[in-house]
Amino acid sequence: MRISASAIALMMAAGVAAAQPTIDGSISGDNYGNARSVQTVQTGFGDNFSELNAAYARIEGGKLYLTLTGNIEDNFNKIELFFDSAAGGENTFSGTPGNDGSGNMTGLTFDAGFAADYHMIFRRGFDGSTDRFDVDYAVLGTANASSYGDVFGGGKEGSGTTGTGANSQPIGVGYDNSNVAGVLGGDQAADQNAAMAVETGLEISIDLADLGAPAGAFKVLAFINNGDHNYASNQFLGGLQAPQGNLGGDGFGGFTGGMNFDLNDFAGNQYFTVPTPGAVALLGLGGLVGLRRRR
Ligand SMILES: [Ca+2]
Ligand SMILES: [Ca+2]
Ligand SMILES: [Ca+2]
Repeated sequence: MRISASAIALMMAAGVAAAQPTIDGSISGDNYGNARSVQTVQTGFGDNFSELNAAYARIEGGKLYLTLTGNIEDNFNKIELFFDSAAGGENTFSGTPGNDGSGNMTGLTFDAGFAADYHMIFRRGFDGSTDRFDVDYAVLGTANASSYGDVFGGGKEGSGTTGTGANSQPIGVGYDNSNVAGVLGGDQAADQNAAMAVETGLEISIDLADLGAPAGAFKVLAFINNGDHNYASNQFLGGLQAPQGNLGGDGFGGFTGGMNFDLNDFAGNQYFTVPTPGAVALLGLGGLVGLRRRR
């Protein structure tokens, strides 16, 4: 059988026409494809309370769609999200702008080859009068940061959008806390099949312009931290090597009031890569060319 030019055109058109993900805290129906990173260690921050099972990403219509499956406890623990998506950046966290108390991480050193440009923070809980889910966005090394409180309008779960500020376009945010599977509690190797089976957690959409308009592949680091940005869990994507307990503030599970460990001291890359749509398209075309050659 020969694949006709029109059939290829149809397949390409179908690819282009793929609907954008729905920002609802679930990868279901969103065509994210394979995980970009899968958890390697059980969680030291509470099974089904704070765990990162896997990361999924798509770029569509000038936006990054990113989902971290798992849970974030409703006690204002943080999901820290760092992007190395522009020239320059910080291999050691400067603590500027220091929004939401993030200056406590001053001195945190990322793996070689990762220089963070943008930082986002996600947290949720009951503040004494309302349930809320908050989002921060910051351009590292500048005074530009914005904090968006209660983006779900009185809920710890749901979907909504931020306003604009340091970010030029609203950021879409969805959170679904229904995961009760995935990795277990502990410090041993994670069950990666269980981690990959989880479909719910934090889902965002962010305009590529607010990530420095990366023209090529870029890098992302996600991890779970405590409420004061000074006691890291063992839930990192890219993952840590098991067995591994919580890193705390000093990398050994100790509390120091700050956080200044060096991720080069931990095996593997504590980041994952998001390819550009161009790279994905080329991969697809390569597959088609291969198919034609074989026939
Ligand atoms: Ca979704
Ligand atoms: Ca779990
Ligand atoms: Ca490392």
